[in-house]
Amino acid sequence: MKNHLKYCLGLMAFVSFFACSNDDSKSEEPVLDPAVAIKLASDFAVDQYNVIEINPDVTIENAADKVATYVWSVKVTGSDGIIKDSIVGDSKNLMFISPEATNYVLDFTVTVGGIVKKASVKVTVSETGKTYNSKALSLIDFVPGPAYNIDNYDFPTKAQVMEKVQADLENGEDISLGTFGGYITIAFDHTVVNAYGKRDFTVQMNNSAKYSPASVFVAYDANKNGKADENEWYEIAGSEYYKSTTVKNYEMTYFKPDANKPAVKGIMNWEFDKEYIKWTTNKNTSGNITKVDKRKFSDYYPNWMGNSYTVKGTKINIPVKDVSDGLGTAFNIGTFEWGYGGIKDPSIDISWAVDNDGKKVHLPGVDFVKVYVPTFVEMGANCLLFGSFQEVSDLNFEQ
Ligand SMILES: [Ca+2]
Ligand SMILES: [Ca+2]
Repeated sequence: MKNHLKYCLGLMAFVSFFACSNDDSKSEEPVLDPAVAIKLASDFAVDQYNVIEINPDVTIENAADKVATYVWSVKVTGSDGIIKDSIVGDSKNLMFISPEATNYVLDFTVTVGGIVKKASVKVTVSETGKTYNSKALSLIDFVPGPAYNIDNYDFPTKAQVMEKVQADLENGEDISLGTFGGYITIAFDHTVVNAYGKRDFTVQMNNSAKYSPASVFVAYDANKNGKADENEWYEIAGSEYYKSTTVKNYEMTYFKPDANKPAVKGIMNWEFDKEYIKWTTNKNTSGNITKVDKRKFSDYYPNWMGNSYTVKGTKINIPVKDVSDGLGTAFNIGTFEWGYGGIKDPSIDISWAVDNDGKKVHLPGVDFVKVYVPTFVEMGANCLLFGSFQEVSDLNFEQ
């Protein structure tokens, strides 16, 4: 009986071996589950408002065509007292920045084809001992487009204009940016955190009906030289950015009016000088800004800019309707939906930033903001639609 059993087992083994090898010859390589290994240092230290790059070493075998997904999260206690995972990043490398000096445990999760691998890292964020302001209050540059109230800055030199605008910025005064291309560039005293899935700062402009919304550029001081370098600027692609009526890389040149040239009156009473400020564009168009009668004593041109100057940006069409039966005395002005200053909700998510080709970029935060006027509209007797800057402030500020 014992022998018989031995024989049977032997036969079974032989049969199953045969069956197996027979099967192998027909099918492909055996499918193995992906294998994930993570190598990651356990401790990091950084100062508040400073960026630290955490670059884990991830090895994935047998992934085949499966794509790995990465999640960085941190435990936070909600207002309801419940501890939840809050996502702080979704790519392999994390640029971590915190406004708060505290200790974090970051969980890193790699998922490939149903296989989940986790690792954790401790980040100690220290106080810098500095005090910070939620508003961007350092003036870097100021060049307005023409508008009747530019003569508020009627100084002979740019240095004097800059001094006046810096004071206005600190005192919370409105700063006129004029019409198309007029801009103000300002710096924060800290890096504004690009909070994951949240809006990060606001751009307050005078947003009553006769003012233009403003477009926004942001710069992260990636090379830490304290300056916004040319290649560090990215535009916030708001609701109008991809519209067919939007013109990228638009340039306008404004020419200083000749003080001795007689005014060219128009048919309408309000047309004081139809050929006041000549302008040309890089799209082969040109024209003149009309000086209106009620602003006939104002100088629209920033005289410190010399005989002509060129401004550039993305030109956006804003809906404008004459509601005075063509008399040019009353207008309805539209607005933009999201991603601009001077609109109903002027909060900006740094994650809306794009490069010159309109491709999304990921910035850990921003140090510099440039706010400029993207519209060019003459509202008849009411002069040009212009932007009036108020403030830029950090929405995730902790002090
Ligand atoms: Ca954000
Ligand atoms: Ca820089």
